[in-house]
Amino acid sequence: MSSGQAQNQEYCSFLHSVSLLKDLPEEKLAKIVDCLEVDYYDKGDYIIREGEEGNTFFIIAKGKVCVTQTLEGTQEPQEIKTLGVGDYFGEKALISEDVRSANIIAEEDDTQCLVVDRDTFNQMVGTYQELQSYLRKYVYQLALSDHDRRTA
Ligand code: WNU
Repeated sequence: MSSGQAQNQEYCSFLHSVSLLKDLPEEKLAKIVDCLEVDYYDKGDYIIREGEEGNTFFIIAKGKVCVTQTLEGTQEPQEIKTLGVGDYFGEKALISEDVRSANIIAEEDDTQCLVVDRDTFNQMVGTYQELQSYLRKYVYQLALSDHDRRTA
């Protein structure tokens, strides 16, 4: 087996451990892995910037990221939450056809994300009704909590 194949197999079993994807069949995960890119970040790097256009979905393979958001009347973005290995982000811009709604910043050096483009994301969720409705509900909840934060 080539080292590339071994690496792909490793990503495949990793994706299997991601709660969102655990019910997808092996061949589907293998297809996603074939379309993946891996991006590397150092502490403080912006992975996503609020307000920018976005066409990618991310799964954290190593390290931690921080989610921050600008509130009207404050200069400093507010820290909302921290995400770690197996967590994912960036689905909202894809699902709501909107700009990025928060900043995502690497919290550790050598943070690694698996990056899924829009086409692959659509193939991934499009054929799985449960996955799609789960994400849609989640994205709706995010919009509500954004609203609550802004009007607090
Ligand atoms: C939040 N408000 C907003 C998170 C990750 C995945 C799920 C929560 Cl299913 P995007 C910015 C990304 C956004 C979300 C992520 O930040 N995010 C949030 C919030 O309270 N976004 N607006 N919490 S972590 C998270 C649920 O993925 O997607 O493409 O870029 O807008």
